[in-house]
Amino acid sequence: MIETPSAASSIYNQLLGVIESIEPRIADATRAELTDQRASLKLIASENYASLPVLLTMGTWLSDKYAEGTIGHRFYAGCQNVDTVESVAAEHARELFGAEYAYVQPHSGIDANLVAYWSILSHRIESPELERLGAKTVNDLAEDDWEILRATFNQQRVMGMSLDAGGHLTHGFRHNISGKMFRQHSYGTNPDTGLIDYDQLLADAREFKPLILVAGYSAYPRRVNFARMREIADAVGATLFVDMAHFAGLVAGKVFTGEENPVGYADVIASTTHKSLRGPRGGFVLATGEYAPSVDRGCPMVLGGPLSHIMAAKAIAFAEARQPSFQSYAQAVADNAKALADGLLRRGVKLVTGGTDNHLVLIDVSPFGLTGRQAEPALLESGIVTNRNSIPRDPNGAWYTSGVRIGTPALTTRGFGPDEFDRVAELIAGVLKATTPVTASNGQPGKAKYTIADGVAERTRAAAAELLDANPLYPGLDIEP
Ligand code: DSN
Repeated sequence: MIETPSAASSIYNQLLGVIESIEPRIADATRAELTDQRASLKLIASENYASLPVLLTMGTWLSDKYAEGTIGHRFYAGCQNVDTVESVAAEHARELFGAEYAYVQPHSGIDANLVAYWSILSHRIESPELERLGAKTVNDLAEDDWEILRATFNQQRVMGMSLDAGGHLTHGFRHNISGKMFRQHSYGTNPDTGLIDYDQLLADAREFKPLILVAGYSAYPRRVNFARMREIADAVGATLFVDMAHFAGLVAGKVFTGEENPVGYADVIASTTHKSLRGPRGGFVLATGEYAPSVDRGCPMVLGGPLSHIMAAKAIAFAEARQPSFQSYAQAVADNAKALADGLLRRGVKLVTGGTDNHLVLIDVSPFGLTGRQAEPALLESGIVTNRNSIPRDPNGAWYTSGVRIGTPALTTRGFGPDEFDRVAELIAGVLKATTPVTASNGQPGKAKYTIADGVAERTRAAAAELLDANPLYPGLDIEP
């Protein structure tokens, strides 16, 4: 459980009083969000609860400074304090992950991925092209040569995990910029095991010949072997880019070690700070020394001015993650996910890949005759917050879906252990079994409407409240109405 500094109640009540005097609706929404987060079983795999020191660090005047550029090399005067903040955050990130280089400016995970892609394009394509054309920078290029360079960028190929197999939008999905700026080919999972098939991936990569091989996921409930990914990248001359946004906390907490730790195998790694890593909302990039200079061009290449107050909070979160208690937390996240998966399986719930060995579980709700679009709100009505998600080869597509994704990082922060997660599994299974689709006007089972058997949602909410009361969020933080 994360500690509450003793002054927190007074600080937050004074702050809310000031906000109230300017715009009461914002004060009300802020109070209500705490009430809601305290009152529900938060199982969204990508969410967590940051510590109060992390939250407080975001609210300072560091926000008011512009500082485009890099440490010691800014486009604005007077950036000495931002330089300190960024240096300290980057130092903690390097130490925490054992990385050669850390860039802590990205504002989000998607920004971090864009910095990664453009730094790879810059290193692999732009630099050799400029050399070939006898130019130092793109400013030296004649318009025709610049056109050639632009066209060369557009012909590059990326290979990442498909969205339905658990990959992220930014791994080449056609409605994301990554699917438009690159020629892309997705890899999926083995239809029998649900696992990444590395031999098949190698064969596909040999055929497609990507410049960039993306490893990482948002909804794959298993670990990745990054040594295998490195071999595949090397076999086809690709740069290995790992998106560890979801599992950065398990890397930081030394649950993923050896071949399951991307550091040392990947050329470039991007991540968020707010998921399993439990920091402020934001992103960062790790890189080998070879890629560091091009990653450092993230601002102004891709990013606007760095958010200095958020970089400060990242430093606090990285420092927190370097404490031994974070390793216990990360191990508990994985142990709890296993308890949750076992509890669901024991109660007859079908899971993609038959279980988990990371922080998330993907339920296939189709055996209940439900879509994710029905299961998600039925669970929400019952006090259980999840998100619907595609499953591999999902017949219901990305909107209705056939899955519900659940993760353990947030409730583990609240202090839940395996027993509590077994009870959570019982509650989820109970709601899914009590939910039935409402027949659509065409006589077919509907994809959106549902009913829950009488009393189940109320009883589940009461049972959830018992678990939540025993594991309070920010204990000691008393917010006045
Ligand atoms: N929104 C994040 C997630 O839920 O996985 C990724 O963008």
